[in-house]
Amino acid sequence: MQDEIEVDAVRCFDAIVVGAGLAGVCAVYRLRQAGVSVRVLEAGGGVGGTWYHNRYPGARCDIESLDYSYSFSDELQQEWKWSERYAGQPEILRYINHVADRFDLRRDIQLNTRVVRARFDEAQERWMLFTDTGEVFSAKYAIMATGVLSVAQVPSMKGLEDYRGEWFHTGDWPEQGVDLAGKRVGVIGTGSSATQLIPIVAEQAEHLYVFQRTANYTMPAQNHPMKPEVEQEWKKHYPDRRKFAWASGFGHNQVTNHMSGKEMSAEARLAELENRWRLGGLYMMRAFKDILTDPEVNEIAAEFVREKIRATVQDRQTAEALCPRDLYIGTKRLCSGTNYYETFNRRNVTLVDVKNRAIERITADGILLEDGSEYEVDALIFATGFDAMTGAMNRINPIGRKGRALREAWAAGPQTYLGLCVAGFPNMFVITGPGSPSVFSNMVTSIEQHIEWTVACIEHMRAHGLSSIEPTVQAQEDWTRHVTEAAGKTLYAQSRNSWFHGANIPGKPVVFMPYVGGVGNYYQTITRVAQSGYEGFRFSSAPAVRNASYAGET
Ligand code: NA7
Repeated sequence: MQDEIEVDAVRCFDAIVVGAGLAGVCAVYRLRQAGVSVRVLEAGGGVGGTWYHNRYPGARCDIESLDYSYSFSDELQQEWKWSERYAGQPEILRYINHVADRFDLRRDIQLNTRVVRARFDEAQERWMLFTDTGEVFSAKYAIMATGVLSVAQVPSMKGLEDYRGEWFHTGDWPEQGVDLAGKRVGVIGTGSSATQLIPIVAEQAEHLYVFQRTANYTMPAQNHPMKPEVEQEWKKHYPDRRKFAWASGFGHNQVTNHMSGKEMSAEARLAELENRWRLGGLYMMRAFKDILTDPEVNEIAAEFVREKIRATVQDRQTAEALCPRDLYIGTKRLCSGTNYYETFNRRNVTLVDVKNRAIERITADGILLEDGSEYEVDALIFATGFDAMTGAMNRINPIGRKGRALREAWAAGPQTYLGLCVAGFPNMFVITGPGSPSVFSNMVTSIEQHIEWTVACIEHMRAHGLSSIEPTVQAQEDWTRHVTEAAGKTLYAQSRNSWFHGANIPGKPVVFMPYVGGVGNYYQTITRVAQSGYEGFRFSSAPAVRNASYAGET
């Protein structure tokens, strides 16, 4: 069945998917399987989304490769060979391209096409999508696979236009790369992107200045080439591994210690923390079941990391400046890097604290701080993050029922039902949207769960002759309250200065956006909702069905 409408120059599909990152590529595979006609519209010049744009040196996933991959095809997961424990950006991009080719997905993907506007046509019950190429698309379903960290945020800084050097944002890195050899380089930011990039740039640059406003906690990734025995074990048990991930707290196979930090002796706690340090990366956040709920337990882990920093960084003052303070570990996304703290022992690296002496302006030659000190740099790298979770959606600003814009609906913070759908915006599915586990999980797991749910919903609608679906306002309010309450039980509620809250974007409502109730629990919830006949949603019947029933009634 194909939903066609007769409008000149409008291209009609059952579904339009916006974005060809990991979510968009998964969507086209699944939708095609379900016999849904689909076109994916992608702004970039290639597939890959995050992994297409974040090409900065050192860019790497902080979830293990064997977990951070699609489960939808057993042949694919058996065939593909990851070269490292944590895959770097080039390898992940190759993987996504491989998937696009292997399943012949490219014929439904249109690149270099940015969706700039979208409007729900109430009479037709279809979405109209408008692109920067001047094309207009009409679709029954709008699947927004627009990414959660896809709108790079360059902070507005006085004088940037006067700067004579080159500047870049990590999230929009030039495809041809950047030659930083022998240059004086400034990096603004010390989040995940910066901590991956800094050790690599330090090896290339003549001198590197790191402008740090908030010290964050960086774990050693403990990356290494893939061990054949690990790969074999995973491949032997892949279905079980995936099942475990889908039912787990964070959508992956990392082992959690289910004991409270307080139940353990000081020796046992220390051994656990050492174990987590050796395991590397995000494993630290699973050290104790209450690491993100009990401030004292959190502080034990935080102080353990500070001690590691002090033991690594030779200059005392630099070490202390790198030690995070007044920040619960994990409440700003934990960083995972290689040789991050060691890099500050290099003679060509200087840490510049811009918390107490803020950046005053960019000058023609570099960066001027409030206290009058100036740092001359030939290249400036903004590792300053993203307008996370809502940025890409708000840019398109879909217009729903009664002409209401999404930005207006989300003016006080994003509201969704299940992190998937928005009241007043029928037939629009937000993949890994606010109110779902999203950035709090292995994104590939969350993407697959959302795509599976969305495609099953479309199949349900087709089978029952339904034309539109949208959540009730009540269900949306209840869910949004539940999302806030779940966060309220954790230390996130007390650490509001992060992109999880939107606090990095001036004027953005400070609201905790992801759902921290756990991937497994969440998946059970959305499955139960679907099985119950989509409790909390309202459907309308297809016109033909409506007409038939009206005819029957008269
Ligand atoms: P993040 O985690 O948002 O980090 C941005 C960094 O940039 C952070 O250290 C900020 O300091 C800093 N920043 C932002 N604006 C400024 C200004 N105006 N002056 C000085 N410093 C500034 O972005 P990433 O790209 O590293 O990581 C995003 C996610 O991608 C990551 O969490 C993973 O999930 C993958 P602040 O902390 O605001 O003081």
